[in-house]
Amino acid sequence: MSEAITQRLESTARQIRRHIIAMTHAASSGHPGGSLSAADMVTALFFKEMRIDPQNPQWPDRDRFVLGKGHAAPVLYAALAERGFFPAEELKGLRQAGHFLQGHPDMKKVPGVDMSTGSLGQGLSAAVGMALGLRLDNKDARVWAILGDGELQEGQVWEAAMAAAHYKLDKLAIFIDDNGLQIDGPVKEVMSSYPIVDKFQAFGWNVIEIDGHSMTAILEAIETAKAVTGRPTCIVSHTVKGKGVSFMEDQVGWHGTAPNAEQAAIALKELQ
Ligand SMILES: Cc1ncc(C[n+]2csc(CCOP(=O)(O)OP(=O)(O)O)c2C)c(N)n1
Repeated sequence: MSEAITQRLESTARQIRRHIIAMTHAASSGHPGGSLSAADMVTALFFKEMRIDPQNPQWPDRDRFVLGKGHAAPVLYAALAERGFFPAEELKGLRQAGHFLQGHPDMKKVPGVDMSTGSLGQGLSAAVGMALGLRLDNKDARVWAILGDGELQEGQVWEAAMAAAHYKLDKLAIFIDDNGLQIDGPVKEVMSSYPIVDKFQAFGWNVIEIDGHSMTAILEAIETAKAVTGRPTCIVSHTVKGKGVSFMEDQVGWHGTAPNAEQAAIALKELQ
């Protein structure tokens, strides 16, 4: 991948992170930690990889995206706004009563959202259904999803993982945002979902392990996933919750807490 493309994406990821801070601050609520950890993966997908059309969000041939960890809606909203699905000005409406950008993504209200999520564990099932449906319709569109490592505690994920391998869904690839933390503690302590690599391999998936904040590694993993036939791919991304904001990094307290004015100002400065 050319240096220029990687740098452009890194700069977009910073802009997405700034939006996450600004919008959760404006709402005085929301989930900055798990949004910041997913920003680089979301950027690579929405600004380099996925075939999507902001002018035609329902385009039948589009690639699909499912945010399994729907509480990280701010990262998805920021990407959709930057990509032109709706004006960035709307991000200020996050979580306001009646606004289309609620705390979890709503596919009926937000242009560009392919699946309503927030109840952890259901996203992969939806992604599997989409991949099967696209195959039936003879479309060559791909399905991408991002799941949390805490989300893997939901049993439904493993039923979907089994189905995806059984049906040889090679147009389906998922990222695991392996930031090690969940709502109120380390995933390892609450209920370990590890070893993630071994588990997906045992379920018949192609598995790749990367640094989820290296744009180069993310782009390479995407290319590898696309070249694999006969199996879905799981990209286990090692990430840092709160990535990019010094006082939020690896701090469980920033799972679902919004920055106040002073904290937001510091964060935005760090993200210049
Ligand atoms: C079925 C279900 N149970 C509980 C919750 C409450 N909840 C919201 S976020 C979260 C932790 C998620 O952890 P992880 O998937 O690792 O997300 P991340 O750390 O990346 O934000 C929980 C338990 C939920 N949204 N859905």
